[in-house]
Amino acid sequence: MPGGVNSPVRAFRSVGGAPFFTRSARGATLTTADGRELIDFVCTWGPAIHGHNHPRIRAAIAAALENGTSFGTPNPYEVEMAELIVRFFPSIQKVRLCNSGTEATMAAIRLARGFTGRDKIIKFAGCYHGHSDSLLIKAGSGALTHGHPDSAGVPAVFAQETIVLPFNDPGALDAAFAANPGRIAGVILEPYIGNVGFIKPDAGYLPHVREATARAGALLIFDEVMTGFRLARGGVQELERIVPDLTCLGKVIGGGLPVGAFGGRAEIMDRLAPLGPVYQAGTLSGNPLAMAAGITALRMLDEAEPYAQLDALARQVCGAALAAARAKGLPLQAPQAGSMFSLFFTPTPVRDYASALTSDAKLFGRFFHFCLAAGVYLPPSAYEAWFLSTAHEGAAIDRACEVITQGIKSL
Ligand code: KE4
Repeated sequence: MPGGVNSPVRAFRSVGGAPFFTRSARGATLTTADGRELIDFVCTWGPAIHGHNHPRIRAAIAAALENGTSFGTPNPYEVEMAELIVRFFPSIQKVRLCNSGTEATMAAIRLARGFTGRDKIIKFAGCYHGHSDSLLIKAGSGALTHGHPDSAGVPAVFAQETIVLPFNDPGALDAAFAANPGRIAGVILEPYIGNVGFIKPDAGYLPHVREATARAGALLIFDEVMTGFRLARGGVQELERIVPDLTCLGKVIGGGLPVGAFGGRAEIMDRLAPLGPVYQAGTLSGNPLAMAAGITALRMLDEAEPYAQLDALARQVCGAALAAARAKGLPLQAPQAGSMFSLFFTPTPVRDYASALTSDAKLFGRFFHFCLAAGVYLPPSAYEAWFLSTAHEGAAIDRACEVITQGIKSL
């Protein structure tokens, strides 16, 4: 396996050292192949909002397994998943299920192009929307972690159709629309960014993006693969009361199994095959085991909203880190919303890709390894959001705060 991994960010390239191998996971902890227990702040990059290997999700998968693993036909599980998504995301009248966030965003921009008859897409520096050609341009996450935010193998003609703008810069967006009248099919963004580390929009920015896209006849695509059901059941669009034209989902909706989804107004979604001319497909889309896991994860969020609890846990971690940094006179930013947050070792408030890059990635690497050695696993990159789960409550969060405090003091 190239680099020993099946996804680059797992390789520890930016923090150094060699990654551990996980044998099992339960609640807030991973157990490594050599028997170490680690308190996990990656949560398999977001899905494990209820903690790893939750007994109810495990039981739902086992029950579905009795009926088989894949049918390749419509099935009741996918209907229930679609109904749950439509219920919690009023902007989604119709939804198409797929197998990853990459598929969801790739299809959403194809749909925006098919619906508007236009070719150009606007994205924002540092936002990561998966690895499809049109979106792997000035991308975040692993693409940024490895210091090449573009990718080899993306034809120049594809890149020309993607305009990359700075986030939190209304003027840059207006200028891009003015310079490309009638040519922009859609604007895709992480409404709260998780792939440059965690970055929130300035007040008024999201409403500006909404108005500018509506005025220009371009579709507004919220990539809520990370934030959907994690920051609120209805994602950032519920928190910020913005109605996008299309929404992409993933991670939490799969309950730990491979699921992606994209949806929006019926007039847009009905352009999708088999009804319309925009093609999109998937052998395992709506897979019954993945649906059973995701349905259970969403039902648990419906029975008891954990968001206040998750926000309090994240504030506890950020508070401990900021207090330790202040005591040491070490510049630190700790932006947070709900169970998403990150630590930037910089005096500069981080509000976009450029300011995120002022963060001391080398210092983060030393901090990462101090915490790992003490049994706390952080995202292996200075440019990723941290995640936590309801299972972090109690001993895990207290222990983690202790280690993080000591880790900052050790720098
Ligand atoms: P996947 O294709 O990895 O399921 O989803 C792509 C994607 C799309 N949109 C957003 C906002 C995302 O955060 C992601 C994937 N997130 C990364 C973590 N930063 C996945 C981790 C990895 O690449 O291994």
